[in-house]
Amino acid sequence: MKSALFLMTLLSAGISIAAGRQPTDLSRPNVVVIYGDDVGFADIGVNGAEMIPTPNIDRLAAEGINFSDGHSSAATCTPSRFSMLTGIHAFRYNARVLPPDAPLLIPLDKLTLPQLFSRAGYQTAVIGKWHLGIGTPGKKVNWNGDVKPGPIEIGFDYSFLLPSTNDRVPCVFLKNHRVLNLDPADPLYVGKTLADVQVPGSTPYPDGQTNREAMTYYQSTHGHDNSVINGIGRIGYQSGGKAALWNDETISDVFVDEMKAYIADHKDAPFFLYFASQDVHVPRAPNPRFKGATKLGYRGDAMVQFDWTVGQILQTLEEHGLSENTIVIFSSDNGPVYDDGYDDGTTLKTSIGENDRGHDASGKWSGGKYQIYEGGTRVPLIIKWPARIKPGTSDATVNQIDFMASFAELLGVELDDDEGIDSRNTLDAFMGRDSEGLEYMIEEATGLALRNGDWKYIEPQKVKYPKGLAPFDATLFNLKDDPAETKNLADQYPEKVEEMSKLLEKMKQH
Ligand code: NG6
Ligand code: CA
Repeated sequence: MKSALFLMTLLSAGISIAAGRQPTDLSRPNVVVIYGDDVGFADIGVNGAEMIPTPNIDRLAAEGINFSDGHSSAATCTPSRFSMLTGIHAFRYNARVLPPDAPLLIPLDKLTLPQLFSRAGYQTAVIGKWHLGIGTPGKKVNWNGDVKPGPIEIGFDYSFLLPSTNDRVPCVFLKNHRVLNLDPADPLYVGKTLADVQVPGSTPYPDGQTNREAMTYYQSTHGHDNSVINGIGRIGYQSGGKAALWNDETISDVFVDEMKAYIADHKDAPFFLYFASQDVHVPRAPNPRFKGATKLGYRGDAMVQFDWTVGQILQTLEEHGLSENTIVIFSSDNGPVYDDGYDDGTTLKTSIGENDRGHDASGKWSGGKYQIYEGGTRVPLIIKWPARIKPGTSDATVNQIDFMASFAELLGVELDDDEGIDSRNTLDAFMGRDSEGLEYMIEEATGLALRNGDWKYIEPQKVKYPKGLAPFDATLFNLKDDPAETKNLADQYPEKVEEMSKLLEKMKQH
C-alpha cells in the first residue's frame, strides 16, 4: 500500500462519511457477499434446477450477471473461505477442513478482504458460518471468556458467527468475542474427546458412540457420533452452555434478523457484509415452515429456505433504498453433496445419472464437494449492481480468489506485492465487460487442476478417482466436448499435458 494513496483513500472516505454518504456515490457501493454452503451449480432454477423453486435467486440473476464458469477456490469449505478472504491459495497454508476447536487459520499479518474494505472507509461485518478457526495455536480457547483471535482480529468490525460448522460443536452463536446467551452458571467446554469436556460442574451432552438412540432428529450415516445436541450427532464434544444452544431449525431466521439489524444500523455509510449461510450443509434442518416445499426432503427444503434468505436480504436493501448502489454477490463455497453423513433421505443414485431422485445439483458437470471434477468448484456465481452492471450472462472464467484484487481496483486501493498474492484483478470480467476472464485458473480439491479455456489438466492424484481412473494418472479433459470429464485425452495431447503441468508447477511456486 502506497501511503499517499492510502491517506487519500481514507480522506475521501472520511469526507463522504462525514457528509452522509449519498446512495449514488458509485465509488463506494455497499457490498454484500451471500455465501451458500455446499450449494451446487444447478441447485438454483436459473442454472437448471427444476425440482427446487428459487424465485429470489432467479430474480437476482435476472437483475445481474449470471456466470456459467464461476468458481470457488477449492472443493471444500475452509480452503475456499480462506482463499476468498485472503486472496491466497489454501494449499500454500495446507488449509484443510478444520476440526471444531481449531485455532484461527488466517495469519494475523495477511491482508484480508475486510481490511481492504476498511482501507477504503467501509464498515465491515461477517454474519454466519465461519469455519476458519478461532484462537491461538497451542492455546485452548476459553469459551466462557473472550473467544479470540477470530474475525475481529483479522479485520471485521462486527461478527455474529456460527463458529465452526452446523455439524460441529460448539452449537452456539458467537457475537464478537462472546458466546451469545451463555449462562455463567453453566460454563461451556469444547474438545476432541469426551474426557476433554468432563469438567466438574459441567454436564456433557450424550455421547453418540454409546447413545445412538439420542439421535432422534435423524441418525448419522458416518461420523457425526460425538456429542448429540438437539437430537443430532455432531463432530466433537461439548458440555454445558445449554442456554446458549442454537435451535437448528431457526439458524437461518437468526442470521436474517442479524442481517436486518446490521443493514438498518449501517445504511448511511458504505458497508461490506459477508453473509455466510449454513444452508444447505448437513445437518439440514430447515424451519418446519419450509417442510414439503420440494419433493426432495431436507436438502431441497433447505435450499428453498436459503432462497427465502436471499429474498430477505434483497428486500431489506430495497426497504432502505440501497438496492441501486449495492453490489450483491451470490455464490457457494464448494459444490453439492447428497449424503454427507446423516440419514436425511438425500441419496446419490449414480445408476440413474449422478443425481438425487431426479435432481442433479451439479448439472452437466461431474462430481461435487471434495472432488477435483468441475462440480467441486464450479458453483453459482451471480453479481448484481444495478447502478453499474448491465444484466446478462457471462461465460468468462472467474474465481472468488480474485475478489480481493478486483475490489482493490474498484476502490482505488493499491495492493503491496505481498498482499493477496494469488488474487488477480478481473474486475472487467466481474462487471461483464470482459467475456474471457482468466486465461489460467487453479482448481483445488485433494490435489490440483489447471484450467485453460476448455482444457483441464488434473495433476496425478493421491486419492482414487470415483470414475475408475488410476490415481496416479495425469488427466486432460476438454470440457467443451466432454463436460462430464469422462475421456482422458492425456495420451492424445502430450504436449498440452506437458505445457499445463509445467505451468501448474510454476504457479505452485509462485
Ligand atoms: C467432513 C464431514 C462432513 C462435513 C465436511 C466439511 C464426516 C463424516 N464428514 O469431515 O459432514 O462436515 O467435513 O464440510 O464427519 S465443509 O463444507 O465445511 O467443508
Ligand atoms: Ca461447504
